[in-house]
Amino acid sequence: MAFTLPDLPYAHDALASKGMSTETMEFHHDFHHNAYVTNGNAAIAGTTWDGKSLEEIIVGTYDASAVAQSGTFNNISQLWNHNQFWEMMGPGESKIPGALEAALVENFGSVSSFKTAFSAAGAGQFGSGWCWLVKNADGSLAVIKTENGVNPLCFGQTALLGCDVWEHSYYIDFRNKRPVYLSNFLDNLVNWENVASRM
Ligand code: MN3
Repeated sequence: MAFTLPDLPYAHDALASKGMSTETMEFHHDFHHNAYVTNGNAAIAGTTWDGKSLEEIIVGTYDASAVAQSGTFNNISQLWNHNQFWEMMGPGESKIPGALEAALVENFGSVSSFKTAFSAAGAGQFGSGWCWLVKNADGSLAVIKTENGVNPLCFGQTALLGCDVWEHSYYIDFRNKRPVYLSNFLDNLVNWENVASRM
């Protein structure tokens, strides 16, 4: 039972006016995300992971003690990460719902302080990876950064918001300016209703 590439939840050009171009979407979704689907399916074919959910494979193949994760983990985790990433953005105007805003204030002091922490995590991730707003098992919120395909599921956390800081995510639109990509992501691209729905 092979995994498939989900369609984007909006048109390829839907975010272009907000800083994520059609060209980025074509490369990022149609080529990069699709490659994780193809390579992930090839990695699990004929193994005990065939037929398991993405989440089960991610948790089951993550090795906290390894210097480098396996190809199975890397591709399946990146498949899941991108499935979430597209849903976490949107073309419309989006305001932070009240319950989420209250949680951000409670955990970070202010929405502005949360954005500063999130951007710093993304800018501070050396090399490829992600930055995340997560919910811990005790209900508290935190900002983390992860390398390559590692995601919050590996640590028993819920991913509320994730931003891809691999160069393929921003180099077409922002070249080397990762911090500008991050601030634009937070200020213009995030679908806050989707983030709140994950709480
Ligand atoms: Mn990516």
